[in-house]
Amino acid sequence: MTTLLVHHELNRHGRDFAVGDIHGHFTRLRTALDHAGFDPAIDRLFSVGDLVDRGPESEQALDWLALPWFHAIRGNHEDIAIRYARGNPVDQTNYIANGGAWFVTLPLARRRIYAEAFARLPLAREIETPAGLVGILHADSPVRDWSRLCWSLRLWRAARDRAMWSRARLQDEDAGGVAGLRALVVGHTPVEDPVVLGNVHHIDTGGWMQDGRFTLLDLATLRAPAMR
Ligand SMILES: [Mn+2]
Repeated sequence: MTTLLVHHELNRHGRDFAVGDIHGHFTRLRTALDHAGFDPAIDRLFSVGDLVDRGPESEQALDWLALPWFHAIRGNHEDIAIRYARGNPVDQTNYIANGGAWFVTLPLARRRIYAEAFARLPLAREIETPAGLVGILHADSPVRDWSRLCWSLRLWRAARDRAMWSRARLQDEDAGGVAGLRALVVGHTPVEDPVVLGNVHHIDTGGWMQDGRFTLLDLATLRAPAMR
């Protein structure tokens, strides 16, 4: 069974960044990393998932997933791709409308290779920083206490769905936060500027959108260099 939560030790030599949904815009991401002075020899980049669909470079996802400094989790778009490749029911019209045409038209064997890579992605990561533990999920935390996350994800489909699909915390402006973490970082719902509710940082500033930008959140400072 796939590991649902991966732990990362403190980065003693470089910086750690988190980035929101990428959606097939790896060239733009590369530009943002260059602007931030990202050093692949010592720095690490944590992706909240949704590497694919919508943008023109979804097929590069496999190359990025192979990079030793790039650590992604599974977003709802990877979740759909896995389901589709396994022959589970997916509303194909809706999938294409949400940017999945590249995947639907891939040869079957290629589709399986992508789905296998996506299925190996954990649903959550946690990273040690000098100021405490930072968690990463795609959409939202299904638990109020991080120590319960693993069990919850393992036992409940609803918890996995909430982790990958929910917009409830932002919609409800729920500032309750998640105990057991210094900060939780999520993407999934586009925001004009990063939104912090309690200790939950919403960082999908639409780097994949026409008027958006990639936010690279420094996990040690919980700040992002301004890049407009
Ligand atoms: Mn998403």
